[in-house]
Amino acid sequence: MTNPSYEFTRAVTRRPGQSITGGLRAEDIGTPDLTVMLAHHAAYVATLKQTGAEVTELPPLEDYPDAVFVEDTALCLPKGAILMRPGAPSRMGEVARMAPTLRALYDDIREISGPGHIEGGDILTTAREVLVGRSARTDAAGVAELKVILDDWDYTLREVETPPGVLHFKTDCSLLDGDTILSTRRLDASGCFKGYRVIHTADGEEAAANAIRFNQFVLMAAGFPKTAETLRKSGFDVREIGNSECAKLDGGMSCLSLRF
Ligand code: CIR
Repeated sequence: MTNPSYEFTRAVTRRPGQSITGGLRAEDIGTPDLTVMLAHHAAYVATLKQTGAEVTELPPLEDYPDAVFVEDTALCLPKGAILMRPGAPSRMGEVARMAPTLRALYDDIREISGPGHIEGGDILTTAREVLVGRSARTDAAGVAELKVILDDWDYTLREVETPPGVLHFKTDCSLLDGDTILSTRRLDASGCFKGYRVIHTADGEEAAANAIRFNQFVLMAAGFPKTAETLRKSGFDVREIGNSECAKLDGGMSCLSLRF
């Protein structure tokens, strides 16, 4: 039986452009190097393709420095896709630029029309529910609007909290299989994963939490050897992808694709 929360036939990505140097960041830890980021991005796309999935690779959007982080523009589910409404004003226009691609691939497209805000990075879809973390980017009105759409499609939405100071809910967690979550200890301590099997990132390797399960692989940021070893020992086929440049903009593995 297939599991639509991690078995996918398609992904959509967008190459970073020159304007990536102007991307949003919580803290300035250096300017991203586009050449290095492009190499990392190519490795990421190649790994998705290696699973047999078809990847739609969109061109850079120079007017939107953060447009490489396509995950925040939409929630893609088997029954349809929902266009998000980012809480970051500089990112709002990215949604209209993603919409035509999704309209060509989906019959049922809904949208968050506002006034609330919600970003894809705050949404973790598991086999049994859709977890949505309230954050600085995702507010109560955005979550409420999403709930109406998901009720209509018979998905269960559960609202949770993104830890303070953490950009997105999925900055701190990812789905590893139908029943297993990779999480930082600080997020798991909130109790939001009760009933799931949880694997913790190693201490000091919290930035490894933003991984993705994509078909047979777990893609995780390179440079977190203890967490990678734990996952391998648990039986996962881990692929480590360079993430040094995206990390300067608070981005990780999930942000770089829409998967469905
Ligand atoms: C931002 O602050 O919006 C971008 N610099 C990073 C977005 C990362 N997206 C994600 O985790 N889904």
